[in-house]
Amino acid sequence: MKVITVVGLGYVGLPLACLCAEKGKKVYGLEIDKRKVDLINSGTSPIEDEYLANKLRNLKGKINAASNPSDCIPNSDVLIVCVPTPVDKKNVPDLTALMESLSAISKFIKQGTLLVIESTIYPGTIEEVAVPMLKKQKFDAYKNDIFLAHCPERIDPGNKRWTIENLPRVVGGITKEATKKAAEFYRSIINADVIELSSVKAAEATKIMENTFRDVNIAFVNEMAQSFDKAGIDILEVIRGASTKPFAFMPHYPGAGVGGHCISVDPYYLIEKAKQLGFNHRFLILAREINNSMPHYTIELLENELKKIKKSVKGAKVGVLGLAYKANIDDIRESPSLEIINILKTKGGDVFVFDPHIKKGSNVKDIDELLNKSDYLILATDHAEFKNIDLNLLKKHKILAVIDGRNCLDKEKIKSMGILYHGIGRS
Ligand code: SAJ
Repeated sequence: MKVITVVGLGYVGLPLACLCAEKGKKVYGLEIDKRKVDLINSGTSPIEDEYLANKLRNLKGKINAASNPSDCIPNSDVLIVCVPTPVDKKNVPDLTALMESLSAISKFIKQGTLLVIESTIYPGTIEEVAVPMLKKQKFDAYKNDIFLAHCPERIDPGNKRWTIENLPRVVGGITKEATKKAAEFYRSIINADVIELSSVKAAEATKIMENTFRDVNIAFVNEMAQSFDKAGIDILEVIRGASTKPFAFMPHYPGAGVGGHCISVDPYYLIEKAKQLGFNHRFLILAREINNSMPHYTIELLENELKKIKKSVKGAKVGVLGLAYKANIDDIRESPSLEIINILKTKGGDVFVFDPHIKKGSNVKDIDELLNKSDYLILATDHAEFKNIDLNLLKKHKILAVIDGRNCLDKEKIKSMGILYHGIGRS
């Protein structure tokens, strides 16, 4: 299994392509975005990620990025599909990218290829979508014409502790041989356990369970935060307290919302599929509603503080710190910041935005300009630059109120300067 094509060179595919190249495989990358193809072929990362940028620089010429399937699919022994599987405006799974890539692949794939889908999909997708598409090209995955399997991606952007190389993986194939081949491939590139599951559905369900588990736990603390706000209890202290229990408690943290292309999306893949099968995931749906309400809740907290000084959001100069959906990365997909900004503008606020990782999306050049132009702040993303801000700057720029959407600032210090402060479950 020497020649690999990674289909989709984004947050998931690009690290995988780098890893395969580092392990001595001949690597192609199939990517529809020509700009990305050119950047990658020149040894430059299209994603702001130091780890990736260094790897790509050292691997220049070892990853052949292409945008035409006929240039890479026919010569490949292994194809790994890492394309986005988002939801549409109604939170219905959108498999367009997956279907388009499988359709292109199936026209050029050669007999005996190992085809692994890493994109997050609902249980049943491979049997209902990938198998028939291969069948159209006369390949029967149940007879191992193509070894077809699922190995859910487990990338945590920005995480230096758990990387693509040391994260355990699960695999499940349409046949036992496909499972074995997929496991053999992953064992040849990662230094971690590769668990073989009994079916492709079990592998598809594993990823959904992992991320839905996280979503409901975040919803749990988001609801607790709202309750503790009424009771004047600092939720961070209580989470610290509960975390002293050495078993059966796993801390999650309230915030201004849940973004990203995993946690805020994956539950809908199961909710939708289960609906088709006649099961209503009341709990998962409620958790999504709670998490989706957090941007509004954050604005409510600001309005409560403004009321104390007889002000309202209308005409208020509000600085929003952070656009990215989580700390120290440049990804804004499903970011709560975007909704916070929309709500502020709808309520007539004058909004200034700064994100050191997304300068293009910012409307001020730096944090000083934002502080200078704002009377109130909402911290939406806990980038290191914001967590370590010199809080005296808030006093210097006469900031009147701070809503700490990630509970990452020193509330006592801010309050001691006579500035109104409220976090999420933290007053
Ligand atoms: N968030 C909270 N409270 C928390 C944790 C996260 O509000 O306690 C928010 C974040 O601010 C962000 C969103 O949820 O807006 C998602 O955060 P995340 O840390 O889960 O980051 P992701 O979306 O990059 O999730 C990835 C996932 N990895 C994969 O899907 C392979 C997820 O499974 C991991 O659990 C997660 O990283 C992680 O643990 O960092």
